[in-house]
Amino acid sequence: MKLYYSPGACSIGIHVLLEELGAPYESQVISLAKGQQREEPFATVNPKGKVPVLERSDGSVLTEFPAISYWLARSNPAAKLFPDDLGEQARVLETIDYVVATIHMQGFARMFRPENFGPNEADREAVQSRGREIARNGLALLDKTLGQREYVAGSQFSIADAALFYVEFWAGRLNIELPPNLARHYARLRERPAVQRVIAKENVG
Ligand SMILES: N[C@@H](CCC(=O)N[C@@H](CS)C(=O)NCC(=O)O)C(=O)O
Repeated sequence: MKLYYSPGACSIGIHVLLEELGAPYESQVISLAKGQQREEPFATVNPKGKVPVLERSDGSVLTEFPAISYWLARSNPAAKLFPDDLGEQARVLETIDYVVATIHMQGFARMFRPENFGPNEADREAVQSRGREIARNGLALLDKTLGQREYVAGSQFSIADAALFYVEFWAGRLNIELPPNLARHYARLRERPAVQRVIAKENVG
């Protein structure tokens, strides 16, 4: 397996899952800052021009955080990254979708790539501030859902925690204060050896 990632990008969540699995994998940095996501050879690997990408051992390529994380969890059942209980499974999928489709793609994406949300330079600040608001509101909502639970699916770390991790990580970088339950969740994740290895490897401490 080979992970294409950019340091500190959403691919960090998949990186964490690979470290949690403990199985061997290769990795390759794609620098978003240098625009390598749009250039060959990566443009052929993923014409969407995005990370994360997971190249599987049969050479096939999987994109999109929900699909990659689900595949990793289901193809490594012993690691218990996806709960057995149907209700918890649904909660995990619900959280991943909300993190990716709302908090990331509607919130943080407005802050990172305001030009994708309107052609006018003059609107950039308003776009970014709306993104901040969406991210904050989304995190506040997930804080309520998480409540006093250790992890999204209860006492077991799952792929949903890896998704939540990357937006919590971004919140820290952009000085968005995490609400109390998410702050506890994030601190708990930062204690996991797999997370610490990834932070060191991506050099984003
Ligand atoms: N929906 C995609 C989102 C992937 C995505 O937006 N990745 C960002 C990094 S966090 C990216 O590669 N952006 C490339 C760019 O901005 O040009 C997923 O779930 O994997």
